[in-house]
Amino acid sequence: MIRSWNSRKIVAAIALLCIVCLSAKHVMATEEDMAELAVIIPHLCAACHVLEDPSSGNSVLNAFGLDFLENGRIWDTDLAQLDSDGDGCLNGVELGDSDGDGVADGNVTQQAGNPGVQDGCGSGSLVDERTWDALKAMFDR
Ligand SMILES: [Ca+2]
Ligand SMILES: [Ca+2]
Repeated sequence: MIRSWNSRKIVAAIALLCIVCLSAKHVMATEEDMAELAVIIPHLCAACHVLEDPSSGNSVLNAFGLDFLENGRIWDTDLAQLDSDGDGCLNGVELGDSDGDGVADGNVTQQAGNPGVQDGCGSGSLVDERTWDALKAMFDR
């Protein structure tokens, strides 16, 4: 009987530890995800989530968040070249890191637009943006 009681305590302790670890991983993953982006102001969580202040019970991803997830939670050139929200502005341009190298473009300190919301970026067509990316890449070498 005593042995059975101790076994139940051990099982309960392991279950509690798993819950704590999973919760901690969720928070750490979010911080790691945000660290992937060179510029996070002003949209912060809303760059990837529908809500500005998502919680574990309500953390629905927007179009960019879904693409970021599908890309393995990695910010790179491929993701920078997508227009996740379909507003005519590439993700990289909206986030202020047009080539997706993890470094903000020039003197950029704020996101030009939200990559998950159709808000545009006012910098012209996609062809112009890609040309700008090619020019910028020449000077980054
Ligand atoms: Ca866009
Ligand atoms: Ca947008």
